[in-house]
Amino acid sequence: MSKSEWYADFVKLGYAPKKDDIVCLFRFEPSSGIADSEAMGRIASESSVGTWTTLAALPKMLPKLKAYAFWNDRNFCKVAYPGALFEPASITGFLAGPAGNIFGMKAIKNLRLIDVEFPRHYVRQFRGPHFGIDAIKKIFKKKSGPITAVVPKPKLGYTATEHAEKVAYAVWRGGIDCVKDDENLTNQAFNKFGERVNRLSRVRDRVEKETGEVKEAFINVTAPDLRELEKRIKVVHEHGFRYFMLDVVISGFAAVQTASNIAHDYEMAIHAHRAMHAMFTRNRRHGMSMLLLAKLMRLIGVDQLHIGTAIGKLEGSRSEIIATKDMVLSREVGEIPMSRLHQDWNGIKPMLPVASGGLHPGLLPHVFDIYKTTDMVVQVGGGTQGHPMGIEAGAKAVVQAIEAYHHKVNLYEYGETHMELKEALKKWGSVRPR
Ligand code: CAP
Ligand code: MG
Repeated sequence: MSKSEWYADFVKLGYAPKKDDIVCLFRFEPSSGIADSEAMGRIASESSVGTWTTLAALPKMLPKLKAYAFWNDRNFCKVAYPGALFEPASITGFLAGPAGNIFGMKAIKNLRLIDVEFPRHYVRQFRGPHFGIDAIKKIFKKKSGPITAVVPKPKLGYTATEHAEKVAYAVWRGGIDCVKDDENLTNQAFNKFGERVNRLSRVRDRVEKETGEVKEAFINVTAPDLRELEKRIKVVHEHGFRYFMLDVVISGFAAVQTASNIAHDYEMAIHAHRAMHAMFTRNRRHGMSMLLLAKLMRLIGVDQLHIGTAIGKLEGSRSEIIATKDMVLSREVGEIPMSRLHQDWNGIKPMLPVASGGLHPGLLPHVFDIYKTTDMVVQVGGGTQGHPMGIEAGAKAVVQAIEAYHHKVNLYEYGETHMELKEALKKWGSVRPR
């Protein structure tokens, strides 16, 4: 390390984090010619108060704000950040440091922010989900999960009228709890947001009257700016829906905090779609883990978040999905040094995991076995509307597969007395789409 560099001041192996420190677990790969300690110094320095060179003058406050790399095991290190470094109750204010410039440093070839342990005083600054796991009972009046959802497919193309009266009506009549907008359906000319909300509310009222069941929709309020976002949430609320959906990564953390505050005001639940996450979660050597993204979303306060299926069409390892599921549901698990840190949630409600992507009735028992619970949301889009007997039959087949699981009956056996399930199994069996 050259005399003019300052990084070594930010490595203090054996330092014991203070009560209010935030601890980040990183996996790092130094570029050639850079020693591990030099890499760790850069990570801690550039994500807290440092820069590349020594400085002529330093503020008095500085010693209280320096982060220290204090633990290292091969390519893994932990960095402790003083709580005072960050603006209170602001995930954007937090991420600008540990998820900021350090990911672009030449001296570090790959860097992954795996997990963060937030101390009590920090967690207390957030409200978390308004409903979370309680949505099953409080909104759907169900003793246990899953909450079922179907996305009209093809993703786009239906008019607001067709979306509501053709697809949503059949899906709800078939026994599904929610009709979910696709992640790229917002306010297109052929399916205007306001008209979709209006028509869905009318069809919902009709089906609730016909069936006596609670019917909900995850209507996508993702908007070009926060003022429009607020307006769209208000429209959904005024039409009597208890949920709205937000593309949380695309919208950004400030939008999620805004939406969560509004959801608490309106006593609504947020269905969080994670489209765009794979740009930075998928490569295990760089970016941020899905587990950490889910932790941030629970802290801010979304009620349910897509976290993967392990057997559907989208990537996500079984181990990471199980770890994320355990974390969002607060299935207390000990820290596993290389893959996750402990987290005391201090009363923040558990968040519901969402399994979606390439699912069909033949796969649902496997999903519940992987999740080891049915307290979750399952979304089956193509796997409902691709049913040979039509949309309503596809919805019934999903419901029947869940019934079979609850009764601990083999799907094929249950299919013998439930034609819609039998036809779904004939078409898809237990195929795992890629
Ligand atoms: C699933 C889906 C969801 C994905 C998102 C889609 O449709 O609507 O957006 O599940 O991925 O557009 O692919 P299908 P993830 O049910 O027809 O596959 O849940 O992994 O975030
Ligand atoms: Mg989708």
